[in-house]
Amino acid sequence: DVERSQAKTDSLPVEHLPHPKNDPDSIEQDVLSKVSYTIGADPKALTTKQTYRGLAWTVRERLIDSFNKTQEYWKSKDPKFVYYLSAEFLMGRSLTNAVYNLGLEGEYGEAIRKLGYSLEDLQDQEQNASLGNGGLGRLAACFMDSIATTDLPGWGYGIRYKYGMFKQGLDKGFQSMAPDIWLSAGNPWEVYRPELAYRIGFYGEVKDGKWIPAESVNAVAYDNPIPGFGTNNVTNLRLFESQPVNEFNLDFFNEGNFDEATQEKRRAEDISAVLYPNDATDYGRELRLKQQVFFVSAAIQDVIARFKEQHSDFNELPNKAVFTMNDTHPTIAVAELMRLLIDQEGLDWDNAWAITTKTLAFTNHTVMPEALEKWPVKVMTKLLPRHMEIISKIDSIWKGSLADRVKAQIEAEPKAEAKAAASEESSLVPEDTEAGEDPVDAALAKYGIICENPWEKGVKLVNMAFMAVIGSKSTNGVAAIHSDIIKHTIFKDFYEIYPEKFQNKTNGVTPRRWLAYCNPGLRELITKTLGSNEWIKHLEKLSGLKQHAEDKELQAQWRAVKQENKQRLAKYIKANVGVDVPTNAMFDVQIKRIHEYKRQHLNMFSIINRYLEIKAASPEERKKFVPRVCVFGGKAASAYYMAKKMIRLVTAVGEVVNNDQEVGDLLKVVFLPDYNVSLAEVIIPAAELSHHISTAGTEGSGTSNMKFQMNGCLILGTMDGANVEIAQEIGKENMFVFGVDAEDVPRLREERKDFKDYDPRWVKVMDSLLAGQFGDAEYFQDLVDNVNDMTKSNDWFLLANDFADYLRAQKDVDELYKDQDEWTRRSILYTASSGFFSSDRCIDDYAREIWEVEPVAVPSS
Ligand code: RUG
Repeated sequence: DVERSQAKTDSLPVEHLPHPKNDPDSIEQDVLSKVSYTIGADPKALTTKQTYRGLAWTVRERLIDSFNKTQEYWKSKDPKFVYYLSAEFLMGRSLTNAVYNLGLEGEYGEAIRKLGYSLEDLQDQEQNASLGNGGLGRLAACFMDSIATTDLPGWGYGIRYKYGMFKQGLDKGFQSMAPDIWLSAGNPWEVYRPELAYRIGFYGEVKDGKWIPAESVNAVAYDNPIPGFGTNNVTNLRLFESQPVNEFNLDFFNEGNFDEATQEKRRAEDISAVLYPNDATDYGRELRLKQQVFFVSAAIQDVIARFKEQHSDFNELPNKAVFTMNDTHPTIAVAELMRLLIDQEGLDWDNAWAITTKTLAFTNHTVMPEALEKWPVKVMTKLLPRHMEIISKIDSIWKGSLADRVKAQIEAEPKAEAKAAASEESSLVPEDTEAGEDPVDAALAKYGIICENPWEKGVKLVNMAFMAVIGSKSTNGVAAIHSDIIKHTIFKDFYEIYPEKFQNKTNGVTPRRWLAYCNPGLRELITKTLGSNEWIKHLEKLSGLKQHAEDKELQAQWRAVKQENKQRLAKYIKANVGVDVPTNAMFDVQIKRIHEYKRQHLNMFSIINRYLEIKAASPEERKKFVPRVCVFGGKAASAYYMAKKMIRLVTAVGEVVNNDQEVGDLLKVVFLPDYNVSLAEVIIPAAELSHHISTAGTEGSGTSNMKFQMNGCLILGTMDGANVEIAQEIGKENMFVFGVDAEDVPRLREERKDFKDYDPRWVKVMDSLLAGQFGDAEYFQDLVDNVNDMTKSNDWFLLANDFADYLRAQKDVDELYKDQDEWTRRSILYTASSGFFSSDRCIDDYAREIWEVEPVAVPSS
């Protein structure tokens, strides 16, 4: 489909094309020209939005200039590329990031001032690109920034969803949802490439080894230039839009049947319409799988097309390309790469398999079973019959080798001991093998790619994560503890068979967006203290702050920056939810997706306890309380009943507490709706305490913990995910650690007590909810049951177990806050110890230890 014919440009002065000039006057001229000729507005009567749009187009031009040079240079060098396949890229806004990464903040600042604005005024006009849910998508966005900054030849590939993550509102304290129409004002940050369209097939049948799809769409490319910081490199995030092969059926239309005339178009457009369609219906489920194969196939076809421009031997592919499958969503890549190599490029199975397993890499982000996708064989066979054939063959080869290994192991051990050995770590026989069950069958049932649905007899599923492990050269987790857990739980047998495939790559975040740009006050202070801004690209240099952590003058300036950021957030809170919050109180924050395992309700229960204690105290005793402003933000998945209740819990408690005269400024509780990247950029710099309190062993890594740390916000957390490594960096004694250890969780789940046997404060909090102290007791009944009633969920996430220790840690927080010098010393220490959590370090680890891709920096011309 790709058009590759060429115009006659040999005699044209292409080399002398004018490049944009970057002095403030030229930029100003450029903005006015864009406003007039691209936006079509009157430059003498500009609105703020028009000014933003005109300005953004000038930045776009500068990005494209460097983008073209980068791609041309890379093509001439023909290095190995990494391709980051991800269903989510949570990019947020682009303007500030692009201006700063291009190193043009001074020039742009001046040009914008002349127009009567500041960069901050204009950036607020931009919509957030919310093409992701949370941590996973934001990680992908941070990685793009670091890939560009560290000069790696690397592109991202994903879907250009027409509607991003839903917009969240509050309706009488309950979550409300509206579509995120983020493209309504156009998008200057992308370049449409209608000439780059790949055909993607669905349904149909396989005849004589050839797949004849019954339905097809075109995947059409949009390029999003991604500038690195302190480099000339600008790389690419290529997102695909689904378009119909036949736009309009004139025959149907002429018959008066308008619906059918546009049916193909609508079905095609559904594919790139929304992020994670609701999978409660068959159509929704199928649509998700369609999305996955859609962008994965388009990406691989695109890479193969470019590969073929310069190479003819496919054995070279692993030396020129590596695809990272970001979680299970892109794992159909295993079957798709095999299909393209065999059916389209004519390779035999063994050769195709050798290439595939050297070209793919897999990152796992969670142990939550609901996120480890398993597709019904029936759905897969109907939608992707050829892929299903390939998957079946991979599965039978894998099962064959697994059976041989289990048999060999059993033979090596005395038969009677086989069952006993099953509980030992080194056995391939599943631990839960029942007496009398054939151990080979047990292993195949547990670790087969195609397996039986445990909840629905006779229904077979394809375990995508297992296929990814088998079909790729490496599997990694995203924090040390998480990588360790997956080796011994969900991927136990795979680890035993292929230990060399398993790695850890602790996540990181970009210090540009998450410190330098969102916290300008701190950026300037750090640069002044260290005597240079090199830390922005070499974050480990922040360790130079350690020697100043006790300097009283620095501490005072550090506090002044925090105070300014708190005032900015207080203003935002007032403007958005109408609550006045005292800025001398501790700003205490929990912002992340709402989920039972993340335990926002545990935080809320401790807030209720605090409220009850303040109420019970005498006026004299009340003076001893450290005032707190508790800020929550996060979205609940549309079908997640309990998460929605958790949001209502925050707002209901807020309604009571915030209006209680007796409590006054001692406690405020606010829920900020529509948590997204730009809101995080306001909240994080203002936070003094942040909660990362998942049940140990449940959070893959967490990345907001790293952002808070960078901004000198103290952490109250469990020994889970990356908290463990953060504690190592800052010293565990400097973090507020509480809760059970991951290794004790399975036992504690078995040993649950009646809730009344836990801490008496827990019982009081539950009673207050059930007595209706915070409104509708009936509404909160099942939230309470969920963490107390042994016949229901059995407090799976162990809130009752951790409650008393959490309150102990909260008390430590209060005590420390009274000593502002020590608090500030720690705050400086947090920032100083955050170098390891830069996504530049993380990307460098991936590049060296998994991808085997080397930097190629574009020289200055
Ligand atoms: O829940 C995990 C986070 O712990 C992690 O920090 C982040 C990035 O690695 O990925 C999150 N995640 C996992 N988001 N979605 C999934 C499963 O689809």
